[in-house]
Amino acid sequence: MAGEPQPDCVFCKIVAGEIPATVVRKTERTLAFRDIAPKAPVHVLVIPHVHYANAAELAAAEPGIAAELLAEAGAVAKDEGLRDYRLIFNTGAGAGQTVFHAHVHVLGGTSMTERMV
Ligand code: IU
Repeated sequence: MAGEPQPDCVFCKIVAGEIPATVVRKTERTLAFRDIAPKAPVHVLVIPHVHYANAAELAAAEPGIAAELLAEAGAVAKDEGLRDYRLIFNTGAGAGQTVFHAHVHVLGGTSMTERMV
C-alpha cells in the first residue's frame, strides 16, 4: 500500500533503525542524516518516514509531509551554519536517482555555483 514500508528499501531500513545512519535531525514524520558518500562538506539527506518512490509522489499523496521535508531541509541548513545551499530532488534513474524512497539532498559548505550533483 502507498506509504507503507518496503522490505527492500534501504531508507525504510534506516527509518526502522535496521541500518545505521548519522542522524542530525528527527521529527515524527521525517529523518535527516548525513549522506554516506558526501559530495560537499555538508551533505545531508532529509527523508519522510513513509515510503514513496520520489518527492513528487510524496507531495501528491501527503502534501503536509512534503512541506515538512522542505522545512526540515531549511532547518538542517541553519543547524549546519549554511547561508547558501542547494536542495536537490533526483527523480528517476535517468536523473541519477539511485534510492527510490523520497529524499531531498541538502548540499553546502563550499561554493555551489559550478556544481551539479
Ligand atoms: P539519489 O538522489 O537517489 O542519487 O541519492 C541517494 C543518496 O543516498 C546517495 O547520495 C547515496 O550516497 C546515499 N546513500 C546513503 O546515504 N546511505 C545509504 O545507505 C545508501 C545511499 I544505499
